[in-house]
Amino acid sequence: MQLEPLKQKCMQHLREFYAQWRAIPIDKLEQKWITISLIVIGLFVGIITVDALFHSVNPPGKIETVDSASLHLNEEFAEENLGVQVDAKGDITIRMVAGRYSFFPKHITVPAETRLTFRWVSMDVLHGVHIPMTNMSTMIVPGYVAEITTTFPKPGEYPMLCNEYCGLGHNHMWSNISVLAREDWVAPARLPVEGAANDK
Ligand SMILES: [Cu+2]
Repeated sequence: MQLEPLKQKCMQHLREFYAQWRAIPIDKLEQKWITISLIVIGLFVGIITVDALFHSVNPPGKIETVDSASLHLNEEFAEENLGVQVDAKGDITIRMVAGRYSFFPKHITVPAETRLTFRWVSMDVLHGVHIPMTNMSTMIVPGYVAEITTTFPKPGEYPMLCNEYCGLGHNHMWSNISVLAREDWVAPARLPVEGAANDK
């Protein structure tokens, strides 16, 4: 394929586009703001592209559905299966349900410096979850499982807040995470539940 003619054609199109753009009667101030807007959009697209290509920061690629109206009948998210669980391979999964106006369970204890998989579902409306001082934040859309894998680098008390307005009690919607040193943490004595995260 001849690249030179293609390059010339592209340059000619660009020149024509620029000439047409210049010929449009637009106020100088407006032109300035259009240019600034285009630069900002270009900057954001550039940041997203660099993050996606070099830092592997991508939107969730997995779509997993769940029936929000019958979570109590769902084997994975039934009340007795919520909280921290360790599977046969030693992987830790935390299952939580978000509902107006709390996360269930209200308090969990996890080890630091350990890979944790959080799985949230909503029992009613759209919620969000944000853990300040970490990069963990996601939406919990009714009908879908929101999954995040993360690690807490050091022990401490972390609040888990709802960051999507879900109703009048939204600002009271939070839970606590106690992160203990790895050697101090004791796995809860419960049988592991078969869920999507354990099937990997
Ligand atoms: Cu909320």
